[in-house]
Amino acid sequence: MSSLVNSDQIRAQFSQSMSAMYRQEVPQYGTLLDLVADINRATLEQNPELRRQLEEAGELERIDLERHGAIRLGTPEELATMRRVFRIMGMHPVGYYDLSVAGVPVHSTAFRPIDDAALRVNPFRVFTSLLRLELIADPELRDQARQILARRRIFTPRALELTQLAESAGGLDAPQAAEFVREVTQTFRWHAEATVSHDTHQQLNAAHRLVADVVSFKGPHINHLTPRTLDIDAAQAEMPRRGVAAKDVVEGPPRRRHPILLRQTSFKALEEAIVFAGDGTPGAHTARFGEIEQRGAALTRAGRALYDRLLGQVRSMASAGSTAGDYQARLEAAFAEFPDDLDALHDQQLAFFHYRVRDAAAFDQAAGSGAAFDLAALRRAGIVEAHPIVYEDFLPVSAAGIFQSNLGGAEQKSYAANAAQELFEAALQAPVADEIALYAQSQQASIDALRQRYAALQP
Ligand code: OOG
Ligand code: NI
Repeated sequence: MSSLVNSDQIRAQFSQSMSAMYRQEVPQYGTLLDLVADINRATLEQNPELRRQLEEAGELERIDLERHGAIRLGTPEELATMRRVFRIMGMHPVGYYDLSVAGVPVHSTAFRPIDDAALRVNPFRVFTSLLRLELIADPELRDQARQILARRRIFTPRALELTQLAESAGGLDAPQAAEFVREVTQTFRWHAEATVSHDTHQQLNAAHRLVADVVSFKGPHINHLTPRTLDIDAAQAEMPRRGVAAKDVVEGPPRRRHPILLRQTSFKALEEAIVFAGDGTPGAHTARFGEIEQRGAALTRAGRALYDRLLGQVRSMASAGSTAGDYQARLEAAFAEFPDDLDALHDQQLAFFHYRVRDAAAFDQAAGSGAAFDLAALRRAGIVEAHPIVYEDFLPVSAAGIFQSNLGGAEQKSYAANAAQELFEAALQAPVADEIALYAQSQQASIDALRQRYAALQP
């Protein structure tokens, strides 16, 4: 029997395959990757300490790799099958995001690796949205969209076969894994031929641009990929210099000494030539773009509540004539209240941490002395160090900002807040994991490991 490939390796191959395809499909994405690589190189040159930390964490070679992509699905069946496909690559649904609040008729999850070891191998995740047809007001158009979606098959027959095979055999061998990645990549390919007529596309567009994007095509084209930058503000400033149309503001928290959560920016979606079904009328469609991200500490529920409150404050301070420059100033003013000091973040339990022994000899000595395990005391003595856990998820307000800036139109309909996690999970045929619980577990596991190591050294 040939041996099975680790799911983390399949995910790494998949993210590479997606990157190669997207670079070919969207040349401007290649420009963005070059820009990010230049900024990252310059940042590392100016900051040897950061370089050392990344080197120690084994991250230096992977800096410029894509961290996430996004797709939009049309039906519950597509979502349920996508879950099975991603599972084979070690990606599981984490978090529920209601985007209806932001005027986008979808709800979403992120398929991502969960345990720390898998994240270290390759953190690639896919932000996956499901269209909510029930939010289309016109019943006739809603029905029509439903019928169009019911007819399409987004996976190749071979991708489905290999998925089943992986499920029954508990994995794939190397040739099968390579074929699986090739076949699954097909699902996310761009199709310049719409499956609908010009008329229908216009009607769908009028209902919501996102509805047209999901319903008019043969499959869920990847709509962006996102590499990691070490300095998002520098990258944002560099985009226009290289002829890339950046969105107005960086989403998320302001620049800080100790980054929290996630900061993102993107270049605006390109207008691409398409042809309509039937008579082959030429047309245009705007959906695909490039994005960059910079990640910081995962926040506890208390930290997240503070973040949400401050962000709400920033938004309510906006006035009609506000500019991007004002936004930065408001953001910084509001977030002055969010401690930017590791001890404060730790002691006020605003962020999650991993604990590591910094001084092994002193640790051994403390344990050997017979004193009880006291994490706070070990930290105070500098024997144990706390490192923030990286936030691996998304932010609904930021996601909404990314969606909005890439729908190609100014005016967007809004919907009443309408979270429907149960409906989403019914479509997914599985629950989504609670991301905050995952960080809490990861923190606890690092404490437990220290405690065990300590106990083993006790007299
Ligand atoms: C997804 C937008 C959300 C992010 O990084 O927050 C997202 C989409 O436009 O389909 O990718
Ligand atoms: Ni994104």
